[in-house]
Amino acid sequence: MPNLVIVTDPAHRGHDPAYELNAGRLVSPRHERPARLDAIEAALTAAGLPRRGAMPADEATITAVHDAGLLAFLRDGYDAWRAAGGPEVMLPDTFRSPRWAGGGRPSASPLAAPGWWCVDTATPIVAGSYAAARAAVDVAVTAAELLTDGTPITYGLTRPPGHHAGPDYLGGFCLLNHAAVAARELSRFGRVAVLDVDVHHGNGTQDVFWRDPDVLYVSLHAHPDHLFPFFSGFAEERGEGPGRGTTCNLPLAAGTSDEGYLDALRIAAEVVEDFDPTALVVSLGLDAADADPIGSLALTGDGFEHLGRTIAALDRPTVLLQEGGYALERLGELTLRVLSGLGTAPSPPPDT
Ligand code: Q9C
Ligand code: ZN
Repeated sequence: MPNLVIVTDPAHRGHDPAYELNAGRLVSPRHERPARLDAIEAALTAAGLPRRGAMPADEATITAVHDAGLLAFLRDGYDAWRAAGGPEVMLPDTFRSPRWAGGGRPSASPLAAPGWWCVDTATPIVAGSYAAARAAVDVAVTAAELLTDGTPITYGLTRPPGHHAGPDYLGGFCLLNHAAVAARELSRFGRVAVLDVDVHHGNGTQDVFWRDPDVLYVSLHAHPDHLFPFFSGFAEERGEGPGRGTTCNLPLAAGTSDEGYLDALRIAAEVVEDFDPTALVVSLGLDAADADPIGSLALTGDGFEHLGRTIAALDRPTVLLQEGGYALERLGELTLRVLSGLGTAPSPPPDT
């Protein structure tokens, strides 16, 4: 079996807000919680797949992708919010809108800052969130750098997820876009493709590389007419300027199962082949699964194994980075199905 190196960092545990708001509903415990990685790690241990730690990544790797103001908000905004009387869970009150004169401007109130930077009510922040987001970047950059040392496949257990965080905003459970940081880093060595299979469109990654001809963004996701992020991920979004044509969105109808999904995956793989990247970043969400509580597609375990085989057939140095996936009792099995399709883990028993 080809070498697979798996990278993890326990600091993700510090990001554990008690609740989130989903379409006006209080969700507690929240979907995006530390137990997600516990489930994946338990399955990796059972399969005899070891993990290693992460190296601290340079802050410059982050500011190559994100506005310095966003990073400063993540670092200092929570303490300022608490000092101003904000409760333990930091969530936006008033959202900035591009419709306000001149787009509005930031307020001096620390209680207003979340609404300037964050796009939704499902992305609460607590005291340990910044360290967790930084650790996820460390994991992603470490996993990416291992490719340049000749490891063919690496897997970063990144949490919180990242692909909804854009150049100057966060949201959708995501604080820093670690896949975009990894892709930006790898693009120093040649063209890079990002294949995003999370059930949600990775609007943040798309925005980071929207005008960039050197990084291809290809996404399979549930159609924005029925799933978050709602305002982005339509097929006509193709990139702009020099990046025209290096964004490819394949939105899928609600309920799409293996057959329809794997048809679209074949198209995505062709787009990647045509781009001929020197490295591949996979935004590996597991929330396209039939069992996912917030997804709307119906991929089976077999479908995930096929996904692994498709990625292996692209035959590029590949870094897998964890995005979403919320069916706690299935996450371990689905991870092993992907790795087994990749040829980097023994085959687990098929779907029961
Ligand atoms: N009814 C990722 O999977 N909205 N993000 C939740 C649930 C936000 C998902 C609504 C979903 C964000 C990385
Ligand atoms: Zn998702």
